[in-house]
Amino acid sequence: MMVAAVTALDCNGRTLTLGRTAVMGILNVTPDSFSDGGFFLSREQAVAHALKLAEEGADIIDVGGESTRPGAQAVSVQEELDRVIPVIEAIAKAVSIPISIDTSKPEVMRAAIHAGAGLINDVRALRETDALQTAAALQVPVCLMHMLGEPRSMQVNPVYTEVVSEVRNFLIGRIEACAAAGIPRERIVIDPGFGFGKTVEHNLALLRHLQELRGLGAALLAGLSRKSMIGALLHLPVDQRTSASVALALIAVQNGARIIRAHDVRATCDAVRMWEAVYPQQGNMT
Ligand code: 7PM
Repeated sequence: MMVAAVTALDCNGRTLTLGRTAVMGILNVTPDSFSDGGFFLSREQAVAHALKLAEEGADIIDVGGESTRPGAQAVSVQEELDRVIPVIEAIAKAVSIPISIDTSKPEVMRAAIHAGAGLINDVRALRETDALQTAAALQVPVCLMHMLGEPRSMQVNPVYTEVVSEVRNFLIGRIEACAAAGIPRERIVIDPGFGFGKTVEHNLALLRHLQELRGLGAALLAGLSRKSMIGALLHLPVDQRTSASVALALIAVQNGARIIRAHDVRATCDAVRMWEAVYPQQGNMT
């Protein structure tokens, strides 16, 4: 079944246009990302970084306070609230683009949306208790990501019989769970979750066959920026993965991604704009 294109998402009063590829700038507010000790200082730094991302061309800023890094420990609700809510309040005043909240916790979803965020980006695809109901009640778009297992152990030995169809079937199941909870397809973004319980070969297969995740009536998001597959293939540290990240982002766009999650927003925007100059019509299909 071919479903009509989603052309824009209403993110709590701010619009994310999907007529062209959108770039989601990454703003981590974990202690390892802005680690200058004092909370006020780190908040100032986070706001400054958000302004930089917007100035570089980001269409949305993704704020995350839970480290989902492989092997990471769980973070308490209060800890996550303390990290993200003051930052969201401040950047909602400083920038006019939509803000997404990278969380799996219903309490954090609620507080973040009330603080000015407009999209829920959940690496657990609303599988936590009450997450589906909370997202439905908040009436904001959601990004459903595939992850095999939990961050703590997901990279230990990920096994699939057929990774692309398993990820696709998982996402179809979560879209159906959303529908049952009252979240319409037009409000859903889907994401194969590169690096989340995947070997390098799994990641490459998902990128090569990303087209198979189109046609589900949900916009496709790809997050490949600086990920360890680049480190594994090129032996580069995280601060030298921009070119490879941009290359992977373009392949994702070519294969149907409508939103690219990226650290290096300027480089990503430049590349995506060039791709769109070459292929001006492609932006109209889900
Ligand atoms: C350490 C390792 C820190 C990995 C952070 C990460 C995605 C996401 C993340 C993604 C969506 C990162 C990840 N990745 N949300 N959150 N899709 N929707 O590389 O690929 O930023 S956290």
